[in-house]
Amino acid sequence: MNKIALITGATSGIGRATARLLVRHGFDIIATGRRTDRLRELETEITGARVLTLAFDVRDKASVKAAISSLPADWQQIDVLLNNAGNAHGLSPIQSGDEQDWEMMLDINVKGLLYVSKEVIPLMIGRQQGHIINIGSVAGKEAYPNGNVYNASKFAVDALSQGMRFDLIKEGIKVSEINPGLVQTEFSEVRFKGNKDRAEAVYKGFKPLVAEDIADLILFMVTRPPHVNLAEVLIFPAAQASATVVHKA
Ligand code: NDP
Ligand code: 8X3
Repeated sequence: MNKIALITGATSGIGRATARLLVRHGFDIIATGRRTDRLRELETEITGARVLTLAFDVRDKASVKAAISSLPADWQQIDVLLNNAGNAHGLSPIQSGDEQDWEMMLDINVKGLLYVSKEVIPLMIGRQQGHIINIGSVAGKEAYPNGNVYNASKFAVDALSQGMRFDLIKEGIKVSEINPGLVQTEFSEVRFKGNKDRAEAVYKGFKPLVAEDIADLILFMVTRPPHVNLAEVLIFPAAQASATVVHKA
């Protein structure tokens, strides 16, 4: 029987690339996100493995609960949970930050990750096995100008990853964290509220990571032997040295 991976934010970027890669390596996928058209596209596109899609907003605790508890019995043996759904909203000094942006980042990146984990962890504990991978960021390791609340949300993901590792060790559950630098996805379009020129400028003058680079790392992590856990990985494009230092041509 194939292993099962539940991926949040599978409608775009890192989550979608990971769904596409894992199905080629013997995983069935539970793909989640809000955009139902994108979820349907994935269902149509994926062949040779089972795919089940669940549309919900990770901020909505009741929807998260309802979605996970709706899983048929043969989908409940979740081997891998990829907590990936998240975004930055805005890039402003703290003194002119938008409260709605702040709420979105904290509600999605932090509380959403908690709500999904809360529903999936009991299924893993029942089998005394599982692997949770949280997508943090270099932004969760170093603050940078105007990053403030996004930084705070990703510092929280870092703390939660460490905390989960402590608490779940006795339940046979591995917890890993991936902290990427600049990956060209829809991330900057979301951060800049659909301004494509501003989004593209972020990745000009150097070769950024692409979603498939992070998917490769995730595949490597989830295919290690049972006694090996890659607890934390910071992954940069070759041109990046820190959150703020990028060598541009
Ligand atoms: P994308 O914008 O391409 O993808 C974000 C995904 O998150 C989408 O599938 C989106 O689905 C989902 N999502 C966003 N909000 C919600 C919500 N409220 N409920 C459910 N799903 C939601 O960006 P990336 O692939 O780059 O981002 C994935 C993760 O990687 C994020 O946690 C991000 O912070 C992190 N990251 C990204 C980096 C980068 O440079 N790109 C670097 C470091 C970390 P939908 O809209 O359909 O709901
Ligand atoms: C995404 C990378 O540098 O925009 O987390 O924060 S960055």
